[in-house]
Amino acid sequence: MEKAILVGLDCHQNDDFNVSMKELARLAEACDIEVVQVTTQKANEPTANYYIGQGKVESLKQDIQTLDANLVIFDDELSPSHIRNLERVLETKIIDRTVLILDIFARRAKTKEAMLQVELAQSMYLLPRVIGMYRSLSRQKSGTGSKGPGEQQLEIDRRILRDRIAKLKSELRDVVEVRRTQRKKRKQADVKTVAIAGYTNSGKSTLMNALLEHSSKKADKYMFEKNMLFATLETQTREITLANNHHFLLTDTVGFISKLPHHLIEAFKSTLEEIKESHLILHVIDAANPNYTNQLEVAESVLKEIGVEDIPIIHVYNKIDNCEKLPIDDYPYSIHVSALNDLNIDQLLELIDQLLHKDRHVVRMLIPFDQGQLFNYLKKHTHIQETIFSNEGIRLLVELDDLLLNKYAIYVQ
Ligand SMILES: Nc1nc2c(ncn2[C@@H]2O[C@H](COP(=O)(O)OP(=O)(O)OP(=O)(O)O)[C@@H](O)[C@H]2O)c(=O)[nH]1
Ligand SMILES: [Mg+2]
Repeated sequence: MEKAILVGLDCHQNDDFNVSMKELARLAEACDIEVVQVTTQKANEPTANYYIGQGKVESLKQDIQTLDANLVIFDDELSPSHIRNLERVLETKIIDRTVLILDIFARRAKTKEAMLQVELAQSMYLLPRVIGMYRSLSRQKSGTGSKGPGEQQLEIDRRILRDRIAKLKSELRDVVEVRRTQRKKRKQADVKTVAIAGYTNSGKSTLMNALLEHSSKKADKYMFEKNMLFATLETQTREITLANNHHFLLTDTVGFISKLPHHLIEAFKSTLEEIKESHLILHVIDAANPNYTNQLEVAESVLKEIGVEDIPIIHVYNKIDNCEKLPIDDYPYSIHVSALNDLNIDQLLELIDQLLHKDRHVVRMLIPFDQGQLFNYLKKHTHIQETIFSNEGIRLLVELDDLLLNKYAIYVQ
């Protein structure tokens, strides 16, 4: 087991700093790393050489020996030269928050798509840092008499990594194409889709399971939920059928976190596209977390980066069973629920149904008998409340959205 010292530089002197350090400890825990000490320093800005001050480096060196640590983890993304300088002085492995997050993603990735995405993000992170890595490798080799690494070797390593990145990108493109085709089919079939998004550990998968419990058609497989960061990596989609026969596809997605590495968002674009392509987003918020407003802002900024401006969002304040005070907000659509205790789930489903069918009109239609195909289409894609076979044709009481209403206006009575 690795034993780590966590290091944070407090540049703004606000509450977020402590929250961020606690989160870093949880990220380490998710990687099976034992945290033996947390070291912080207040400063206006990082130093050019070591990120932290010279004096702090000295005391860190002492602590590493005393505590027998073999890893130092910084809360912010370090530059290649910071890593190089720190490794040289501290003679131990130096990583940052980004590496931890990438590591967790690598451990959790199961599908081919997720594995390609994670490796791509890791390789892109590594590319400018190859030199640091090479130095630390050469340190291990010193004394064996082997030739030191020259510039030439470094160039070869970089080229190998660049080739690998190109290959990963092209493989990902193929996988993404499959996903796009699936989505296109859904769109053609006019199936409504809802995506669940939000901060990691907010209860997205638990909410998905609660909604599945309320579906009149039972799901055969439920989501994996657990009190750990990034329990869900793979996007999963299930169908929910309501009592009124309306149905929609619900997708659980990967959680967000503050300082989410940019490479990761880049690499996971295809997964995040599921959110972008949906008709409605459920933004799940862990209202029992004292830091929830912050998490909410982080999630909103990621959503903004994905580009979801035109999609309606329901703010789902979860874990209200565990809240001292109910959150107040001024979003157009929001609801308080407990996914774990099945509180207000029916109300949420009602709201989802309303928003998905905002433009729905209940009308009477008379379909001539020679338009059997249209009747079949309506049976498949709309909710028919009443069917009467009369002498003139088929009389329907049916729900139509704006599009269908315009298209088949001549049959509406
Ligand atoms: N008290 C309480 N706990 C909840 C509720 N909903 C979820 N949890 C707990 O919160 C933890 C995280 O739940 P998940 O559903 O895995 O969260 P997630 O958002 O899917 O997390 P990631 O997939 O890791 O991003 C679990 O331990 C759940 O049991 C709730 O309504 N009340
Ligand atoms: Mg999950």
